[in-house]
Amino acid sequence: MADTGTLVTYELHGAVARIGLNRAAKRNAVSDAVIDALEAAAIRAGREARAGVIFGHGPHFCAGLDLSEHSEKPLFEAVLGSRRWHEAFDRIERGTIPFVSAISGAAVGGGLELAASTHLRVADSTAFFALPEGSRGIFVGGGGSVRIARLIGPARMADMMLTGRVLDAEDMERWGGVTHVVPEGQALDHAMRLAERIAENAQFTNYAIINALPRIADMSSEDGLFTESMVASLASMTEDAQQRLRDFLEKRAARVKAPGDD
Ligand code: 1HE
Repeated sequence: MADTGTLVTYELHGAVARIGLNRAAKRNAVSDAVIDALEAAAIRAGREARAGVIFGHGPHFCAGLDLSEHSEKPLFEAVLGSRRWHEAFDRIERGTIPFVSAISGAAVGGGLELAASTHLRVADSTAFFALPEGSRGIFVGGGGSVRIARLIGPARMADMMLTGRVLDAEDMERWGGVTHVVPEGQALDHAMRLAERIAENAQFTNYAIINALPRIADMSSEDGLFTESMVASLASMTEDAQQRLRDFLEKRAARVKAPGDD
């Protein structure tokens, strides 16, 4: 099932929804219409799939905000525009299923903010990352000051914004902004394999991972530990968990293997 010829493509591959930014001629720059289409695709994926992948058609993941639209906006519309990005990216970050981003080429400005709203980031060796807002006279507006700062730290984010430095995939991995680096051309396939694996997890556990972990990170230790106990107890009471635990005890489930073991 594929919708093509649109700003955002959507395909369901088994339990995985594959969502593609589809404005390669504009390096997948994000206009207001792209935000609407991306949000709709994320909501649809939450209903139909167990995991999602977000990628960019063509050689670049995403060149960020569509600067041609932004330059025309009056102040209050710009505020509301930024709030729309927040709503749409929240659907991804705190929706019902985990998302993996597959990054090739540019993940710049709002493109990096989009990647930061997904739960796993896979970059191939062509990927590069920058926050050129300083040189454009604007500021991050798609949730980056929260999400990117949490991923790589506010000091490194400030460095990127102040100096305009461009990071390659390996440097970004060292900084914690991506967790999987693969050879050129393999980001999408690798992201799909990870999403297929994630889709096999218990649905409730995946939901708790994406919704409880970031909230617990915002809490005091005391509140976080209390919330953890509640979530853990709820998870273990699901029929899914009980079946999976029986499967393990009755030797029907895969064991954890050491790296390199087959
Ligand atoms: C665009 C955009 C865009 C490309 N808005 N039109 N983002 C940026 O500051 C990044 C700006 N883009 C670039 O630096 C480069 O385009 C790339 C490094 C991403 C790719 O370079 P390249 O040589 O492959 O492509 P290009 O020739 O620069 O661009 C191809 C076309 O895409 C060209 O249009 P054309 O009509 O001349 O063919 C570009 O104008 C167009 N294009 N990027 C509009 N971003 C919620 S707040 C978020 C704040 C931000 O995201 S700030 C960062 C904005």
